[in-house]
Amino acid sequence: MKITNAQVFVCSPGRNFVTLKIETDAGIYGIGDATVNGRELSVASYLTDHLVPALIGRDASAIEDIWQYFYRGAYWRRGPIGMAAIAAIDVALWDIKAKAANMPLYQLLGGASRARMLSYSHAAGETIEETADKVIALTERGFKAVRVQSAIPGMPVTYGVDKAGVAPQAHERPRETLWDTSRYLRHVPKLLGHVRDMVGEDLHLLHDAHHRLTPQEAARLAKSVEPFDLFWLEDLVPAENQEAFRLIRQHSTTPLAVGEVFNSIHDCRTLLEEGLIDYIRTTPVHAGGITHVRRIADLAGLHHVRLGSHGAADMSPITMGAALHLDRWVPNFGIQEYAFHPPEAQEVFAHEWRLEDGYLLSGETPGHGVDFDEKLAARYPYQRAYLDVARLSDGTLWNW
Ligand code: KDG
Ligand code: MG
Repeated sequence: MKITNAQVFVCSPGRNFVTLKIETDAGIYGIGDATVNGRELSVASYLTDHLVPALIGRDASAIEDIWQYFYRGAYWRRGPIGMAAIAAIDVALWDIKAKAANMPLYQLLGGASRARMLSYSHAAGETIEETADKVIALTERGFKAVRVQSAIPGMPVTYGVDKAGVAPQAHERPRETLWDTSRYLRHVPKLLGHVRDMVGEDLHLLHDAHHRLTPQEAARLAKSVEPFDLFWLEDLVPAENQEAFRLIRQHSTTPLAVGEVFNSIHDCRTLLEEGLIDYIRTTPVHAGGITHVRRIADLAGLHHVRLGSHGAADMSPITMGAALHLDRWVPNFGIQEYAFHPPEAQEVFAHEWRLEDGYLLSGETPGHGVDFDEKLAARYPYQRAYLDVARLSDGTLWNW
């Protein structure tokens, strides 16, 4: 089965997505996600200008060799753009292989380890009370796990908490926001304490610090929220600083998650081998596709670390489909993040996966179960959009 064509589409049904479609001489096609939030055009060019020409004519079933060709065969290996491009090819090829085998993708990976995947979504309010109301609303929709964030008093804008009517992250240039660690560290224990009191013991609560703390501050936060029994604390320190987690671990038993920005196994090797985290957040689109995340998951499993894939709304529905098939198979599954996609994106990317009573179901159709409507996508052209950046009150640029 030869690859006859591969095309890249950049569209913006509610937000930007980069999609790769690979066609074969057997009439079977596969699709993959290559979205890198705020850098969409770079990854589209990387694919179109450099990888696609080398893809045409290859055997579509040789997934491993194609992966190695684009990874080992490149002098400039790793990095978010290159790995997202490889991921899109890899996921599209797994889609093709599973369709050709007439099997849902999880069957090719080794079959189901579970019937459904525990999932969490986001509650983010302007105040502690508003956040708590949003947590309750998610439990009423069936969620058994909720990520809890709120605006920080004294900070005009808090990432992920946008005022009603303002589309999140739809900024032509990165918006500059103020970051104040002291206020954040004082506020979060109050927020989590209040929500825990309101919801009782059973609901899983999570929180994301978006890499903003130093190791010592991170250790203090992890220790101070221990009484609230979190499912996890996520991204406490800049993720490239793997050694920082040794210090955090010495001070706290709060479970730790990190890795949504990792793009290879080397980014998390120390964390996994030393058991410094509890959940690894790598997801197919940003870490080299199914082929590579499977390797990360296996190394994680050796060290009692479970998979908790990144599933923000900038992971296209294709990545959700691929991640859910991986989750369905992986023995060391923890939880799957799910932030609802805009309605236009749900139409452009028809998908078999679905949410039911707080669990995600992968679907049973051959392939990863996500399709792409090119004609409809063409009605939503790319719109320049960036994530915020943060500065301290003296103007110093701060970490993402
Ligand atoms: O593109 C960045 C988002 O995916 C990220 O900010 C969301 O931190 C995030 C999360 O945990 O979903
Ligand atoms: Mg995160």
